[in-house]
Amino acid sequence: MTNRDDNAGVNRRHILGTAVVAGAASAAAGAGLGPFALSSPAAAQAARTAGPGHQKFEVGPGELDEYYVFFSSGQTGELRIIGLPSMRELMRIPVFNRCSATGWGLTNESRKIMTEGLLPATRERLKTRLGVWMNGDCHHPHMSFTDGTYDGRYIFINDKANTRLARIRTDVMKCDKIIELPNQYTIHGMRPQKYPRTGYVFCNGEYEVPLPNDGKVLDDKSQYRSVFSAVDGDSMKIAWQVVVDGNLDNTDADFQGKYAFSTCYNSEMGMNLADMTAKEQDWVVIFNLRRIEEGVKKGDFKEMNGVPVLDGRKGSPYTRYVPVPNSPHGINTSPDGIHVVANGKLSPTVTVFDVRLFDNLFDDKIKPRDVVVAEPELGLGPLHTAFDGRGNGYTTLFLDSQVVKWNIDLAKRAYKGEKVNPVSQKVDVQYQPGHNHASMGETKEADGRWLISLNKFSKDRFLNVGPLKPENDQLIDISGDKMVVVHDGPSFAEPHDAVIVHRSKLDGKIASIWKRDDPYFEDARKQAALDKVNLEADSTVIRDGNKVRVYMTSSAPAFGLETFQVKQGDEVTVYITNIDDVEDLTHGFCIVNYGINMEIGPQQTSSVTFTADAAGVY
Ligand code: K7E
Repeated sequence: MTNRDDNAGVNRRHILGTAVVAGAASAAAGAGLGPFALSSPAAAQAARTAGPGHQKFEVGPGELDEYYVFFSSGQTGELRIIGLPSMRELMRIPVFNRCSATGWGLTNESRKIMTEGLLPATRERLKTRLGVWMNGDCHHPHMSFTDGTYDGRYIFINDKANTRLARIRTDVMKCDKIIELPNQYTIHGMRPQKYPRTGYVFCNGEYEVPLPNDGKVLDDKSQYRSVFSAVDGDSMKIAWQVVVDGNLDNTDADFQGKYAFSTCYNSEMGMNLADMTAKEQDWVVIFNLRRIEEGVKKGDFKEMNGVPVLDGRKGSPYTRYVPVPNSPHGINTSPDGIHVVANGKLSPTVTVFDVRLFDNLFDDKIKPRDVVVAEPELGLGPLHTAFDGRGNGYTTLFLDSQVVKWNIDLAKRAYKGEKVNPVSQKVDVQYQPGHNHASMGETKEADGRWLISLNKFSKDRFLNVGPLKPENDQLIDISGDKMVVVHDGPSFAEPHDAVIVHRSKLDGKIASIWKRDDPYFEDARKQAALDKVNLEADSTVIRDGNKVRVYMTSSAPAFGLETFQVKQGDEVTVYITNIDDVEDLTHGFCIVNYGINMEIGPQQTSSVTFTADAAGVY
């Protein structure tokens, strides 16, 4: 704090540095480390809890949250970062959308990421369609794992609308890869491998289409297939695909690195809703990773679009189909590493499996249903289950608008015939919950403190904003015996899912300033080297036929060039390098009436290309 009184030699670094120091001081106060914590009104307010014995849920001014929540955003196409327990929105990371604030979808760096991983046929189609798909439908964000818990490297997120998988680098919180999966329609369920590490990212193709889908087959249902894919999360290349019977919905992986499993509806192989839901029973499909890898090695596959595609339909050595009640939806592995819960959706039950029995199932020593160890009836419309690491499941009931807390062990005893009730509490949520997620709940480090219920309807919970209303993400304290709803959080259409990551998994790993050798702007560095331009020092205009490259440094509020001139019709690329190394000193660049706007973070280079089609002063 002494910087504040030190007026000698005030420079821009110094002034900005002061703000940083002050911010750090109040953060320390918030954590209860400083003497201010007890005396400030913020701290007094921050003591609010759900009642005696409960943890505090309010975060006062200047205090920091304990958890990061990574939210998908449905059709908005971005990833959102929320702090927990405050439920304050901290950042939006554009992925499958366009962002006019940062220039995502406009800068050369972002357009490369958005297009280079698309299938050649899609790139061809996009030539007449702006060059980029600007919509997406994000359902499932998940962090990469090492040894059964989050490792803070990446966040993966799926696009259900255009069958894409994206990766976000957590060190800069920007998307660095987007790929489109061939041979499948939609990615719905998506989960990273938990052990030994990610590794594979599993992607469910939900809809069946003719394979190959080239227009030759339209009506012959017997040629419709859906596909399960394993993507290598490090290279973002598809490792293998497996054709299955039925439509895959959600997926998860075990804590042993041996199996992945997906809920699968439409055992009827129907093509409309009535046919698809006619039978009382569908499946969970279990994938044997070792056998699939051996099958790939042996060459037991058909290559389609450069990917080995194995046949995993009923009777195959690679899969097993376990019958479960009608149209299961979510599937969740418990942090105990043993139990897997498939959520009934059209059945009021959830089905609990014991992964230790899967080896015997694949060796045909037991029957498919023998891996089921419980099937408690919980209520109407069970969709997803979260866990507290103390042996309890928390299942969303879509139709009942409730979250039900139940005990896995009691459910197993009831399944064996004992007269015990596994359900200990139902709490009303507002309204129609889809996913829920517990703090660290999908890892072996589930800590049983917080639960978020992602409710699809908010109805009367917020001021009316018109026919399209926000969703309602409710925070529930699960640290005590009883669940207590402590916060309503509006969110825009439509986060399906979220993961809650303790900040210790990311502390010290997230940069505030870009590194000059970051691969994110490697193309700009290469071009500058060819043009013999020093990005960090030079501001100059290079003409190359009718292509013009404008290089400039920026140090807010100044740019290295005050003006530059080009000829009408030139293809102009502007490279801006923000040479400030001061935290939070992002600079914006806009060309008025040219549709150009982008963000350049400290020590970042960003570029944008446009045709100078209108003469004049801009
Ligand atoms: Cu249940 Cu797409 Cu995860 Cu939505 S899915 S709720």
